[in-house]
Amino acid sequence: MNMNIKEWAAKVRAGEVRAISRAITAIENHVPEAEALLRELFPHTGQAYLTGVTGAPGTGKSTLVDRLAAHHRKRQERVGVIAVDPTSPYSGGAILGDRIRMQGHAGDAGIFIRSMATRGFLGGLARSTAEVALLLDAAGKRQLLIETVGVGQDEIDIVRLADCVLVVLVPGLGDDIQNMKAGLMEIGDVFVLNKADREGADRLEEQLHAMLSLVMPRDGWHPPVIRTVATENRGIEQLAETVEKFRKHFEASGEREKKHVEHWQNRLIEMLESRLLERVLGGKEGEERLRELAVEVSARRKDPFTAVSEILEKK
Ligand SMILES: Nc1nc2c(ncn2[C@@H]2O[C@H](COP(=O)(O)OP(=O)(O)O)[C@@H](O)[C@H]2O)c(=O)[nH]1
Ligand SMILES: [Mg+2]
Repeated sequence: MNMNIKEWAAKVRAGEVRAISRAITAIENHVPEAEALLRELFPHTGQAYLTGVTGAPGTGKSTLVDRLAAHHRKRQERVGVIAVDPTSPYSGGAILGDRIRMQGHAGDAGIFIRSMATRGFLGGLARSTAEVALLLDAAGKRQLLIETVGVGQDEIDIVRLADCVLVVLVPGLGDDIQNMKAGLMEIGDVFVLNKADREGADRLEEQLHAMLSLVMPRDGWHPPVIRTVATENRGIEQLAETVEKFRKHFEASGEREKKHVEHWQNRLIEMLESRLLERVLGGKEGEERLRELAVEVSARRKDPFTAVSEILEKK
């Protein structure tokens, strides 16, 4: 099928599932058409609200996303879910599970779910995720939920894309707060104390508040702690309201514009890095060349500075 870019973009904007799926595949494979398509779509983006959900495996992120998505659907809002956690098939979640099936059969464009797990050679996961978010934004999804496992830098880069970052914690993981990466603490706009039905919820909440009191509030926002029991749909309403409050806070305070400029400054740097890397190392040859040089450097036959110069000079 040889669709031109304009036609393809129109189909994406109309929410056609097949056109969107094809576009995501193109983005993941970094094919040139993806960029052309996103250029065409970009003027139609900027309407979606991105909520990033991160936390250790098993804390209930998928269940929470599932419930939040249902909450938005009840309000007739179109939802996009991007699961960057490869262990999140959304098969157990009854609601989204049904939606996926509905999507296949009835072409329900109200919700779109996609897992992304490809970790490319050039670490393009954050870039791909950001581009898929733009795509779903152009496709009219007003609420975008991005789930990641909050461990590595890659994941932190991804959630930083979000307008609002939810950090999910659960009681009973021992001294997990102490083990929590400082970076994660800093990026959280709202802390979700999930599995609040379990023992130790009060203590965890106390610990969290104590720790949060040491974090400088950003632009007058003190990250709140919201208790939820995702499996029983408890606290979901309040969580959604808190996200909405956060959104309004930034819109009202005029910080939104500043945040967006900062966001795009980071994005432009990331895109530059990614494009430059692709230019000098792109393709199979580049990958092999890098590997060869790494062997040389590791064996002390060549210094890394010379190796980098050689790559840049394409020797
Ligand atoms: N007791 C309890 N279990 C929960 C709660 N939320 C999720 N779970 C369960 O925790 C497990 C992991 O949930 P999942 O959403 O897959 O976690 P994820 O790895 O963070 O995405 C599943 O068995 C859920 O049913 C909760 O609030 N209370
Ligand atoms: Mg999950």
